[in-house]
Amino acid sequence: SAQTVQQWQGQKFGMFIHFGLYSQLGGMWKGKQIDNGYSEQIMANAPIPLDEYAATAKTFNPTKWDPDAIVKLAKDAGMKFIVITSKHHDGFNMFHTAQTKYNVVDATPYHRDIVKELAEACKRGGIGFGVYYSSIDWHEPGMDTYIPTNSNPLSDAHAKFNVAQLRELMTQYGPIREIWFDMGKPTLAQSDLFATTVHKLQPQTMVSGRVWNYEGDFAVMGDNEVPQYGLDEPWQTPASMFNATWGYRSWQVRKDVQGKINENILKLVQVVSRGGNYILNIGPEGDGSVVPYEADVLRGVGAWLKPHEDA
Ligand code: JFZ
Repeated sequence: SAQTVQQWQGQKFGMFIHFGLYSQLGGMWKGKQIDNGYSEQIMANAPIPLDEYAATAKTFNPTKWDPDAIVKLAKDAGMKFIVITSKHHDGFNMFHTAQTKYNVVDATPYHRDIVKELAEACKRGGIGFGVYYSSIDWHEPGMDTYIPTNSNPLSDAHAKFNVAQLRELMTQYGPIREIWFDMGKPTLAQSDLFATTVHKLQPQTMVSGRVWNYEGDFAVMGDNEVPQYGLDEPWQTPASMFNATWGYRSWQVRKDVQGKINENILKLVQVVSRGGNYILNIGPEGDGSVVPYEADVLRGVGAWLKPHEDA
């Protein structure tokens, strides 16, 4: 509805969080830096045999994960919502899904629902909450192939699995501002099914364009892409702090905080002045802690924004 779109567009700046089993690996595998792609996709890039990758769940115990502190950091940055990876291409679920035991509650010593804890913290903090959901799934049998870019068309079983998970996300985690699909190659009927499933349960949820087949409510620019002009339809630019990765990378070079602050202020102003949404990513470490450099960048953007906020 127009009201929904207006509300969504009113929250112009948000936080993206890429957090999962890959965060523990930090872009390293067997002592080697895996630098041929995003670190959240290390399973496909190293590559890591599925059973060895799945075994890393046994040591995933993010005791430093502090959702209230993350919400405060987002608010200090001037952000109005947070979107977290509920399931990335690796197929590991950061929420307590009943569709598979391959999830943070059943398969790790942490035993708590990361997505739920953050949703509740966002509610307490009065900011919006959304989820990233990948149908590309390198764990479930018969789902997408191993290679991130060659995702197969979805089988009916795959689509059914997705719908069951979408129903869980849309009914057990409170109000969802947006669902950030990252689909393989759904058919038009499947894209329509996913979008309809979401809207039937929460009509106000904005569905991202990466549900494909023009079934989305907002367009998603390429990573870090700032269009040269405004668009007629609602749109969003996803931005990582480092072009090379969204997930935590232990050996990532992090320098020139002020330069990174300035770069993001400029992109934020360009996007917002053209009517878009800007969602800036953090990649927490495997223990759940926020990388100090990334926190400093967000606080620097917030310090600039605050005086301008009512502008
Ligand atoms: C996807 C993921 O593959 C990636 O790991 C990360 O989560 C990112 C935010 O989203 O990467 C994409 C997907 C689509 C485009 C670019 C990067 N695109 O359409 O330009």
